[in-house]
Amino acid sequence: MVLSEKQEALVKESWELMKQDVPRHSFRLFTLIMERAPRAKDLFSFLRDTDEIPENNPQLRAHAAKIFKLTCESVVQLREKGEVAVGDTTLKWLGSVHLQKGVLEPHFEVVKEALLKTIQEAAGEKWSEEMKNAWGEGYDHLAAAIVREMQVQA
Ligand code: HEM
Ligand code: ISQ
Repeated sequence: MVLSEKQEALVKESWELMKQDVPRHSFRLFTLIMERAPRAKDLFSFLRDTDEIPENNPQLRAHAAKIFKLTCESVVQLREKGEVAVGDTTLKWLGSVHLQKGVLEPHFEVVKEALLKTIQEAAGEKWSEEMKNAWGEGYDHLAAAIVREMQVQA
């Protein structure tokens, strides 16, 4: 088994916590990504024409909420089935969006670090190595599935 039931519970618990303030965590996620990879900003259609990351951009928020949720779901699937089971249509869509936007493989590590740091800050005292590994594992499997799909479509 890749992930334990306890790890699944920890991830669900932290996602519930994050849901209370998705706008703040979304903004934080983007800020961290842009700090590490400033030029990645231009990949995002809703950020291209601004110098700052808009704190209250509804698109940004909806996007970030999806990335949190998809990663959380991957953890659940990994625990239940031992693999990420994102629907075929969703995966094809994710592959094509990222391919078309010019996302490259090294970007995935940047987003991973930013995502984990965002969750760490959101979880506060509840943060642990176990929780980190669970989110990280879910992300890695999901990212690998997206990258595979990008390669198939390229
Ligand atoms: C779009 C998730 C990795 C950059 C999206 C969308 C989702 C998503 C759900 C579509 C949003 C929508 O149209 O509603 C994910 C997940 C990732 C991942 C789950 C990793 C497991 C990355 C990486 C980058 C990236 C590494 C590189 C910086 C983008 C860009 C868009 C996008 C530029 C298009 C935004 C626009 O509409 O202009 N992502 N993403 N993503 N993602 Fe990702
Ligand atoms: C989409 N893809 C990757 C990272 C993201 C971060 C915030 C919002 C949307 C995203």
